[in-house]
Amino acid sequence: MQFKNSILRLCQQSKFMLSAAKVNQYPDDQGFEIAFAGRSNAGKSSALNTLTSINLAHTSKTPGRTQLLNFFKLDDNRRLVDLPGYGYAKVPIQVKLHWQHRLEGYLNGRRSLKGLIITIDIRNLMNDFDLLMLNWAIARNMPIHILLTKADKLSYSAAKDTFLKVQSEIHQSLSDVITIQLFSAPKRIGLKDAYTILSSWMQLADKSTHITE
Ligand SMILES: Nc1nc2c(ncn2[C@@H]2O[C@H](COP(=O)(O)OP(=O)(O)O)[C@@H](O)[C@H]2O)c(=O)[nH]1
Ligand SMILES: [Mg+2]
Repeated sequence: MQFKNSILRLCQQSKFMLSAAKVNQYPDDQGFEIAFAGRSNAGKSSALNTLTSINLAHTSKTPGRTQLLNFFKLDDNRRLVDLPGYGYAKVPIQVKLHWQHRLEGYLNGRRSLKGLIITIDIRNLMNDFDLLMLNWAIARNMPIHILLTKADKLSYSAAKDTFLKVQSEIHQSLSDVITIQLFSAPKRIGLKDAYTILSSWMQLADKSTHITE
């Protein structure tokens, strides 16, 4: 692996910054921010853990923090954000609306937001919340990259078939600029593709970085 000023090095040095409930608690809105969104249980924390040195067991899994926005610092100008998981079936509608309101507040106002990584369980594709999020991002020309998570739960050929099918459906019915890939946290599948996206959205000049999976 090559380190010099690469996305890989920044991710490996990443640090928890703060948890925020309100706009006035967010870090300064400058530089580059990439947000991770997804339905609860889709594998968002596991993906963030796998791509970074962040130990979400000590951050977003701390009681109360799952409903907050958790900011992680890569360097002085670059951050990752763990957004509240959406669409968790068991929470009361009031709480759901509250989450949605908070998410919208962040998404609509954040100038440094450069793109959204959306985690979708490969065995549990697209629900209304995923579509809402995708349509919101498309309407604002916000770059979207989808991680089809838990790819290890299917055979290689079944995962590949699902990936091709979802990719073609998304390109046909939503937008042909959305990128999509297979991902597995325990098997470390798809890390290189994910780093390439993060690096490009954060304008890091490390195209030559060799990342082994
Ligand atoms: N087999 C497998 N399990 C995963 C993967 N990603 C997450 N999980 C499991 O799925 C559950 C939910 O994952 P988590 O990352 O907490 O989801 P979140 O609610 O979206 O943050 C946990 O039990 C994880 O261990 C994956 O890539 N493969
Ligand atoms: Mg989580």
